[in-house]
Amino acid sequence: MTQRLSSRTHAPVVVAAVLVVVSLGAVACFSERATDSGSLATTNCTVPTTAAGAAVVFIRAFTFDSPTVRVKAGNKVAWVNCEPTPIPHTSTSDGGAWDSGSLAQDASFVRTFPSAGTFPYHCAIHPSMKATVIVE
Ligand SMILES: [Cu+2]
Repeated sequence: MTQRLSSRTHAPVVVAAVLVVVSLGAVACFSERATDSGSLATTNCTVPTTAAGAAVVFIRAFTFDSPTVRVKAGNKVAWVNCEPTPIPHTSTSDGGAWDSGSLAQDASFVRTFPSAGTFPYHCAIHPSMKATVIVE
């Protein structure tokens, strides 16, 4: 029995395939709650960071949800168009104090309410959509 040592040298090819799967999935960091008690937990639209600290009114199914939102003077209200289909809406003050302009699907509008009062508003595109901001 003769052992022959092979002198062949194989340069080891080490393929280090490191797959780092970075989940870019939207890890929503919206832990702040809207100050209004509506059925807000079931929404699936994106609340923008500009709405941090604001009372959020979701617009969906041709409705402002909630129809009445209460904030303290100096605080913000944010409107977010949560329609599941591309339907534009506005948040337009009945008295002309503000007008969001047309908000496309998923678009939002934030306004600070500096002083107390009752502020009815509507959607300029769908005038039957009405709601109220109460600033205390
Ligand atoms: Cu509308």
